[in-house]
Amino acid sequence: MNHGHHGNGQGHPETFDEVIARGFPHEHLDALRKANETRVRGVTAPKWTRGAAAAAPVVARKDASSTFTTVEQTAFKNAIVRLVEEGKYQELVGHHMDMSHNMHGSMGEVGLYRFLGWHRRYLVEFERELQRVDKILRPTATEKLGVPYWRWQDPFPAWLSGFLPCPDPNSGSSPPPRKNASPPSKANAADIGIILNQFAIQDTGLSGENDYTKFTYGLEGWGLRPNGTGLPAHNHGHAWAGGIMNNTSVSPTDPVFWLHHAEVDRLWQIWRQTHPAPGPVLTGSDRIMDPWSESYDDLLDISVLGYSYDSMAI
Ligand SMILES: [Cu+2]
Repeated sequence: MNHGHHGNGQGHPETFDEVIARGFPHEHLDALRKANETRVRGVTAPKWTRGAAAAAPVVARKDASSTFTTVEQTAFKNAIVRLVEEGKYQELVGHHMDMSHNMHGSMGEVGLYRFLGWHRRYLVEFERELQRVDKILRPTATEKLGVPYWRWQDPFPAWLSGFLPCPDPNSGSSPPPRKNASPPSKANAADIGIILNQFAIQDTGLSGENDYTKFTYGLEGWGLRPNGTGLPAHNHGHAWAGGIMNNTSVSPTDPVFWLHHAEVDRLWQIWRQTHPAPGPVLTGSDRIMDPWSESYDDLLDISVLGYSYDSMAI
């Protein structure tokens, strides 16, 4: 696997601490674009059938720190242990290790625009596997499990403390312990307000800039507060959690990855309620969220994807 070089002379940042220190790769966009053009995208999976998805009940994703019950917490952990035993969990981590999917702003402009759609589809893939094994482990459960979300202004979900059942794919041994501490700061309530309501202050410097660009730039973690200091968001949550969550490639090895990205997805959904258009400037295969065959546009109606959020409050 080529983790290597985007032709920017530095290679792709290995940790989110480096991602934050470098900032958005404005000076390397041409080199990154060329590097991405030479990548060969694999065969995409078939689309799921909308009919079947629409007929299934929608799962309300719950708040990891309040509405996700202790019974669900246990079921979630047991399901992940089972996925690890099956090797399915490692397969899911593998999608994130494959940088040809071009799904982060650190990979350039297209990566910035694919970030939200790609990770939404990724979460759906995980949620389906979670539900599949939960049905085996709890055949009489009446409610399906959804991925809980971790509001960044809340403390780390205590029920996940020490829970790291998947080995580090690079070493084969247990992942390093989490840090769960600043620096960098993780987003506080005021920062969430800036991400959602003051996105227009983000100056991306990109030629195709629109409201979507500014919003995702802030939410991924490239933005600034009104006072000019860095705006903590997605990138900072990875670095704050630390351990394997700080790794730009294998971070989904830590189960909190899914809770962290459910909050990214929920904040996007909250923003979309008042900003349904425009979307990202993506054309051709860049608009397809490979290795899946859904396009960005296929992913906007979350009820079709089988979930909702139990709260759309900040
Ligand atoms: Cu992430």
